[in-house]
Order: sequence, then structure tokens, then C-alpha cells
Amino acid sequence: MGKTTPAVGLSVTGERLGRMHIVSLAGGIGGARFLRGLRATEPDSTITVIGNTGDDITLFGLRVCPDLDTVMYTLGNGIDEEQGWGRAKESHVVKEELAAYRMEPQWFGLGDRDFATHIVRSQMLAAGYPLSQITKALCTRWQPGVRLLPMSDDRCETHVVIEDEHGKRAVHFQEWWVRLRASVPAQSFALVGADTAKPAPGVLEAVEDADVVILPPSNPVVSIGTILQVPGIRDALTAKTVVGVSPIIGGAPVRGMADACLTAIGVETSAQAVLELYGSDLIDGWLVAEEDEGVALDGVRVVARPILMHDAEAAAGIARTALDLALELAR
Ligand code: FO1
Repeated sequence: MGKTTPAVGLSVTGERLGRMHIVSLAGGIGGARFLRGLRATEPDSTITVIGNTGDDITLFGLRVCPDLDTVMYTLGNGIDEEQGWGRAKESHVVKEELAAYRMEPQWFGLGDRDFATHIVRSQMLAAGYPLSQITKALCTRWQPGVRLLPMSDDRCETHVVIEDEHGKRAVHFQEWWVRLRASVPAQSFALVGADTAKPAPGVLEAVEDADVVILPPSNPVVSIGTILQVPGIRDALTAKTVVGVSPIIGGAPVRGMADACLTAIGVETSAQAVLELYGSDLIDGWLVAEEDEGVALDGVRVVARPILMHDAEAAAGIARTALDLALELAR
């Protein structure tokens, strides 16, 4: 079933030979929480996270990378746990001052501590550093315990085509997601810049070197789907053993607005439909909730178990199951 023989093997006494290399694609909140579980269940393995940068936005002259920051803050213990994004113990004085100057947009909540990250990133971008090196520098402070790579150093932004009283137009993903709360149906998504984007340095090598690849329950359209659109990444992954965790339980997304995104691309909101969206050329194993155990697709091993990440313990258990399934399929 598996397409590669993992570098790890089990010696005759059963211990693991060498460190396992795991690659995981991640979006925002759900992905970051899953990765915390993956790291907890595999403290000795190296984990390379390929982060979505389609959500990135320039505000007040600063480059903001929400999904990279959510992974970095969550794994670095700086996240606002209950919000799932942004910094803990945050204040918003700069935001209030910007509003006093009638600066727009006011609908995106940038906190004072968070601003420092965007100032460092923007200063390094202006000095000519690529996003991958900047992310590495920021992670030196946060020590997330994984190697965090942007999917690309090239600018690729998800824009959303909508039609409302102002006519048909494309808005930045964050405006659709945060200001509109996806209340206006997305007619389509466009990953601006995808056709000329290259995988960031180290991305293809990490996939090539991986023993297994795990897809967290991130948004299959605007997070995982975005990363798969960077030329070269999806092809590299199809050569590996890949196990994904369904982001849909029953007929609803666990969090976020994956249903609005799936509907926009004409895909039903179900664990079966997302598996078919990813395809059996990419997915070897698929974790679904017990209520979805009827999900099936030729060439894919489907495992049903609780997949709600209600706490860190649960996330680690789900990650463990995904990893064990991947190792079994990789043999
Ligand atoms: N999400 C919101 O719903 N409202 C916000 O005001 C908001 C601000 C924000 C600032 C920095 C950041 O890194 C993330 C932020 N997010 C906010 C979350 C963000 O829109 C999503 O996490 C991702 O873009 C989707 O995964």
C-alpha cells in the first residue's frame, strides 16, 4: 500500500532505528492544535510543517502571516488559547490609535504584541530576506519544536470572488473571512500568484526525506488546498505515504467555515467528499469520526475513531492514530 519504505525500521528488539521524519501541512487554528498533539506523541521525531501563506495580508505597511504565526505561537506557547489566534495577554493600544487616525481597516484585530512580529517580518522583508529565513528567525525566539516552512517565499494570496450591492468583485480572503464572516457566498477562490510561485527552499526536500506525511484537519480548501496549489508540492506528496484527518464530522466542520469554502467549490460538506477532493492518488489513509465510518474510497484505508480535539490529550491521541496508520501503510 505504502509508496516508500520509511527510513525508520524496527530492530529485532522492536526499538525504532534513527529519528523519524514527519512532514505535515498546516493551516490555522485546527492545524496548530493538531501539531501540538503530533509533537507530544512523537517528541523524538523531526517534524517539518509546511505552512499556508495564502491568508497573508499587508496592513498598515506590515506583512501579516496568520497561519504561520498561529502555528508559531501555538507551539511556542504564546497563543491566545481561547481565541486560537493572536497573542496571549494582548492589548490593543496601537489598534485604537490607528482608529483614532481613521486608518482602515479596523475590522482586523492586530494586538500590540502581535505588531512586533509583523514589524520584524516587514523590516526583514524590506532588507531582502525571504519569508522562509524570516520565519526561521522568528522561530528562534519561539522554539516551536518543529521546522516551520512557508509553502512558498513568493507572494500567493487567496482572494475571494463575491457579488453584493457593490457588484461582483474579488476581496482579500481576510476581508471575506473576518469582516464579512463568509456571510456573502464565495463564488470562487483565486490563489493570486500561484502559477508562478515556487515551493520555499527545503519544502520539496523535506517531503522527499519524509518517512510519512500527515494532513491535519485544517480547512481543505483555503489551507491544505492552497498549499497543494503551489506547483510541485502535490506531485511530491503523491510519492509518499499520506494520512489525513477529516476536518468534517457528520455534515459539519469542526470549527471555522470549511462548509462555506467547500460549498463555494461545489463540494459537499462531508468526510467522504473531502476525501474525494484530496483524491486517492494523494491520500493513503483517512481518519474519520465514528459517525462517518461508512466513508470509503478505493486505495484508501479508512479508520473511524473520535477525532474531536477537545483538549491537548485528545489531539495527541488522534495524531498517534494517524501516525500509526501511516507507518503501517508505509511498510
Ligand atoms: N480572525 C478573526 O476572526 N478576527 C480577527 O480580527 C483576526 C485577526 C487576526 C490577527 C492576526 C492573526 O494572525 C490572525 C487573525 N485572525 C482573526 C485569524 C485569521 O483570520 C485566521 O486564523 C486565518 O487567516 C484562517 O486560518
